[in-house]
Amino acid sequence: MLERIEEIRVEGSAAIEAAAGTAELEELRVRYLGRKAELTAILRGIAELPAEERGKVGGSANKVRKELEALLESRAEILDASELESQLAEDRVDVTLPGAPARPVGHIHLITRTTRQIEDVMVGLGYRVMEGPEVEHDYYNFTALNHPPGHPARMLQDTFYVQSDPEVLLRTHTSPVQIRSMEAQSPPIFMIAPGKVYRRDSDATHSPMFHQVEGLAIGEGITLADLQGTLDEMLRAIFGAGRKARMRPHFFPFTEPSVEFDVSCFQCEGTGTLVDGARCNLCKGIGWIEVGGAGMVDPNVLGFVESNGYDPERVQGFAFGMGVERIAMLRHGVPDLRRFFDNDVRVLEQFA
Ligand code: 2NL
Repeated sequence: MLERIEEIRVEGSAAIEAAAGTAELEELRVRYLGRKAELTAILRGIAELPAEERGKVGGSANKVRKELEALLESRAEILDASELESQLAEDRVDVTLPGAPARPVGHIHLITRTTRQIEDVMVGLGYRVMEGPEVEHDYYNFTALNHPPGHPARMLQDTFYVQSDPEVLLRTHTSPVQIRSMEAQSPPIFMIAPGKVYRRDSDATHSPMFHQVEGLAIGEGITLADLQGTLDEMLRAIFGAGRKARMRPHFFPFTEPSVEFDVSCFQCEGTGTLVDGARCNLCKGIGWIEVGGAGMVDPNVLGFVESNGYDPERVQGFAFGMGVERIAMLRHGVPDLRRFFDNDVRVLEQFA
């Protein structure tokens, strides 16, 4: 019996030392110390042994049980620790890896890009970019801009009015921003006003919402020649180094004299004729393309902001305005203005 106990000790302790995992260790605990284990049976049978054997067998079996218990416990500690270690290694996350798959990013809309390009060249000339409300008062949109009562632009078919107030409307140009800026800053002033404007109009070249950039330069001794130089510089930055600006007489209520301005055609180099002798389709053989309107600010307009230092006898200057959609259509050959606002990504992605 004592020999068998010693065999169990040797075999059991070797198996415990060799156990490769906690699951295997649990099996060994059941096999050597469980209710059906041989050692357990020996201990249970002690009472039936002859009296002289009971002490030795009991003592030896108990000693071996304690020894195996201690071994199981220390082996369990080692295996628990190494299993935790490998679990942690397996769960490790490299937070520096890029997200996968990489997501396609969006891009700036062509109208915004064109607006910013105009802003950049004008900021380079010393102008400041100013913004103002799109819902305006009749005073800023019309009255202060020398629109006499009964002027066609004031009539309902052109302007969106707010239903509850006949004097509140969606601005039809960004000129009100220039009036507000002159109220806030005494001369000299060099500024541009980019932004959304609204008119009741809708076809291939008109949208009820479109974008405008207006410019204003007021100070002592500013002349129409300065306007010519400014337009030359601006149109070269937008349409390319070889371009020229041309002014033609026109009429606007808020400028006197007023002009429309053209850029020399960038498809036929201003000749009106293509290399194969055909008439240029872009400028219709004229050599010039209309871009916007401008003029010397009417003294009547300055009169509305005279108390802020804009004495029409002392300061003068020019203003100009142009449509951003028209410039983007010309430069990129977009045939229909509505394509800008359909939000069809196949169109928008072409100008990434
Ligand atoms: C066009 C023509 C123009 C102006 C805008 C302006 C502003 C003030 C005073 C005088 Cl505060 N004028 N702006 C002047 C001439 C033409 O725009 O064809 N826009 C798309």
